[in-house]
Amino acid sequence: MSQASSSSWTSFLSSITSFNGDLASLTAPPFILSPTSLVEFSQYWAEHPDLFVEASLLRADDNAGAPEIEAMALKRAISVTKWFISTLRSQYCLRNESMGSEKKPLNPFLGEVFVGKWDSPLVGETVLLSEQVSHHPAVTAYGIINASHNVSLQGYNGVKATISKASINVKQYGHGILQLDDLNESYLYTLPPLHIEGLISASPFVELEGTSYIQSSNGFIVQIDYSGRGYFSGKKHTFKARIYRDQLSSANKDNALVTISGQWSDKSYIAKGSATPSSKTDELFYDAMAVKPEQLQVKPLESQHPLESRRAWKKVADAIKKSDYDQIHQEKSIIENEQRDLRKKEQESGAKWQTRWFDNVDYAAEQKHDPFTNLTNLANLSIHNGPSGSAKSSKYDTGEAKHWRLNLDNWKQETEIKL
Ligand code: CLR
Repeated sequence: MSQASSSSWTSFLSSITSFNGDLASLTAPPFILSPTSLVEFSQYWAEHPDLFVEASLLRADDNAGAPEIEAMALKRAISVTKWFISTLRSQYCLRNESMGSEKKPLNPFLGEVFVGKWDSPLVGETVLLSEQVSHHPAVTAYGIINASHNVSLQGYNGVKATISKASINVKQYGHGILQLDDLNESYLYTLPPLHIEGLISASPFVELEGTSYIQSSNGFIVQIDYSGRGYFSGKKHTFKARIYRDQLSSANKDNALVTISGQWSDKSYIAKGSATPSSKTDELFYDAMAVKPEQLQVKPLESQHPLESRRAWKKVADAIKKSDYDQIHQEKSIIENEQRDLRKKEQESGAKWQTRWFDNVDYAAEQKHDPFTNLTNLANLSIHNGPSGSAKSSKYDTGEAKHWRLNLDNWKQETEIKL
């Protein structure tokens, strides 16, 4: 690092000690800025379209007996776990690979969208819709649809950060739901907490921690525990996933039907039962280095709508790539002022900004049962707006219960934004 960069990093580090929890308010030195908006991160949920639809293909024969039906259901839970693990490398390691360290992404503006598709010869078209549904706090919602297999995913996420010692600690808010319509089956997943390591040496990277869950509508629950360097394996990006028949039996590790462990950024192994699988004797579960992510297809900038992320941020992104601090600032201010004017006009006219493809549903008032209500019940998770994965009757199991839900009709009626 140059002397100038190193001194700006030092002042950045001292600025974060007086940090208020809003990551957008951090003024980071230009070399730590990424030219990519957070609204793009939704694409990482389906960069392996074959794994995304795999579980929907694991169906027992029509004349199968109970044991075979049960075995297939467990296979699907394992497959969904593999899909989930396969998303983590891009979600959390991509910037380190492509830019040398974790970076501060662009903070999406309200109404910013990002759309695209994967055309895989084997599994057909998978469509991505991502929309910034809230700016304060920042929330991104997404829908991912593969119509040829009747598989869809919807979810949303936001973060809250705190600073401790030499790291930034981040709690995620939100969840996702994978739906396999041919099987009438759905899976709820929660989002793990994380922290940023490597701040002192100006080479930040994400480490996952704590626990996340995958709950199936057929009862199976997967508990995934994360740790990093210096914890139980000594390696970074480590996880252990245990699959149980239901939430009740997950109280005792010995009840695990299957255990998977290893590095989510690298290799992991799988074994029956509750013993930790070994790389020497057990079957390889997933090798994140061996399977290249499939690139999402996005329209060229000229044919994008002004609300589409890459078009909207083009000038800021160019300035970041040139490390031109004044220009970054200038171009960002143009967008920020536009947004401020829009909010002012909305306030004057009393017309609130309308989200495009997602509705904010109040589940405390909602009578109708949908996958979210059913799955949180099965997993014993709170429906309230606590950190992702908060349990029922925990201290977070109170307050509002508003969650973003995909409105597919709105997408079908969409005329301005095209794939
Ligand atoms: C967004 C939702 C994705 C998973 C994900 C991956 C990396 C996270 C990001 C989320 C939120 C913003 C984040 C980022 C890593 C670093 C960045 C926490 C959760 C913060 C804003 C940058 C801090 C600045 C340092 C790099 C100095 O599905």
